[in-house]
Amino acid sequence: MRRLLITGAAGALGSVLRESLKGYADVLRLSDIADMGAAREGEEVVQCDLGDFDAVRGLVDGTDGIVHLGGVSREGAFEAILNANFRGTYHIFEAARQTGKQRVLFASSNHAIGFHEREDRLGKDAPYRADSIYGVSKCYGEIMARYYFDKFGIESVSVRIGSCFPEPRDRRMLATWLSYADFTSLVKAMFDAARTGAAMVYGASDNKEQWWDNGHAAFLGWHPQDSAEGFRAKVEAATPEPDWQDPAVRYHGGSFAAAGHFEDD
Ligand code: NAI
Ligand code: 15L
Repeated sequence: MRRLLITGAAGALGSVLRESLKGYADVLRLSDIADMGAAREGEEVVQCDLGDFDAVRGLVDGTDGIVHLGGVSREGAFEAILNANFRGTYHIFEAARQTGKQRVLFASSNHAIGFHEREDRLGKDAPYRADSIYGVSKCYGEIMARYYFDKFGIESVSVRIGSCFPEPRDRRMLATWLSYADFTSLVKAMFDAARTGAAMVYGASDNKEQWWDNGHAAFLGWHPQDSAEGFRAKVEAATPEPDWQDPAVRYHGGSFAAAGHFEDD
């Protein structure tokens, strides 16, 4: 890998990969609309808006792979999601098509399937059940990834990330947690794979509670090493007993499924 682009590089996961992928590619090209600080050795820093196609075309040019993390990362105003997630994700795939055959990691989210009930274990064919406009934007990104492979051969992996944080913060995350180390190994596995097609992978660590089945993605050879179980006692001591009628407990998407429409008063 000569030059790997990471969008959303000023954000939480972008900052993690900026460290953990150091040396994985000769050059990490880091991009965000926000300030990322100065480029360090082996880095290029490009500040731009994903909603600006000309800027994204220039950003993607000369790269061999794209980790597309940039965008609105939770429920928010439609206009912001429209620009960053809908427009921005189209711009990434279209720029990849125009400039070559880069493989794209699309940071999808569990909120694309957030309205499934937690007793239902989901595999690759689970129907979309977005729990938010944000979740709808992730369904759209996955469909865009599939379209660009079927028509133009642009390979991708859409990772339905669960909850990628230093440690699980609540009882739901005992099932949805993805450690930073497992996320990093997944990124490497998808770029190291001989071929990905337009795959979808659930991004969760090897947790005892399993809501998602990655059997279909065994070809990637990704084996998460961490588990939320070691945090269970701490999490349970710090959080109330679950109310099984509460939508935030019943559904995979948790509080996103329970929330009303973002733009209502
Ligand atoms: P974050 O909010 O910390 O980072 C997102 C970055 O995107 C920010 O630095 C922001 O400035 C940038 N951005 C927003 N609009 C932009 C625009 N118009 N142009 C250029 N850059 C823009 O989010 P985080 O946690 O790092 O997540 C990264 C990705 O992974 C996001 O796409 C998110 O939806 C997805 N994801 C993250 C999960 C997690 O647990 N952290 C779970 C599921 C999905
Ligand atoms: C997401 O998609 C968000 O980006 C992240 O901040 C968390 O809320 C995560 O999902 C989650 O479901 O825990």
